[in-house]
Amino acid sequence: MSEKRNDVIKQADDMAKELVKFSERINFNEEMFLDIIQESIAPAEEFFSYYACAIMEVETKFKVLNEMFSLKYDGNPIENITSRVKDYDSIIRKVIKKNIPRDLTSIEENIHDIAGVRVICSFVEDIYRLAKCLLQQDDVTLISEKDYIKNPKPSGYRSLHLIISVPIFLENEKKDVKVEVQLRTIAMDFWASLEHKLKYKKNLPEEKKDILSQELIDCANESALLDQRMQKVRNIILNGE
Ligand code: 0O2
Repeated sequence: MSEKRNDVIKQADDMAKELVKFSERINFNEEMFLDIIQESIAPAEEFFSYYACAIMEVETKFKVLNEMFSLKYDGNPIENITSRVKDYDSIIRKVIKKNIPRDLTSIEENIHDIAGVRVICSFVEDIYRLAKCLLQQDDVTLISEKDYIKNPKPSGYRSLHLIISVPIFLENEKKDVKVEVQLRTIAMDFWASLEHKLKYKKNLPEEKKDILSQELIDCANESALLDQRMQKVRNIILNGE
């Protein structure tokens, strides 16, 4: 493996030397080089900025809903909102895994979670209420929905996933951009971050990983029951239900 790696490094090194010789021969200066780099980076920068803008739009929608809900119901339904644009490495890994053509148009069409917004609520009912209100908005298009609260993953993972498309308004055009929205309770989020640590933990014997995975399935079931009990208590406090 390391022999092959050294081989590749040597080839890259040789190619770089050839390139330097070639650029000297054609009198290729630093400014020309910077221009070429800039030209190839610009489309990627633009591509990522669309997703950053779409995240702002979706976050604002949730912030507005949070404010409106707090007037109507008792307290704010949203505990926290986090978001991220998927990093380049993770996009490339997904491109390879799903065998997607390596151009920005195909990536845009086939990878739906480049922009991700995670909304954390205290109560399960608020998740569905927020999702319904978001999807009612006439500039939001639902592309797909996965309800891992009603149908948890075998790992125990629970969350409501929505892939939506929202318009962003640019200088001279409107562009529809996809965003993955994950809605979950505090308990589901706590569980998911612990399970994520286990998933990416290296140097842990397989049998220990299996025991911990089973333990996490039990934790997920118990924490789902806790979510249900807390919801019942809240309903009684609010409505006497
Ligand atoms: P990251 O870093 O969170 O973005 P996809 O691969 O997305 O095209 P898939 O597999 O059907 O299609 O996606 P899914 O299952 O609807 O959702 C993927 C995302 O949900 C993951 O993103 C996680 O954020 C979360 N997720 C799904 N299953 C699990 C799980 O079992 N445990 C935990 N902790 N999180 C989960 P990424 O891309 O994996 O990473």
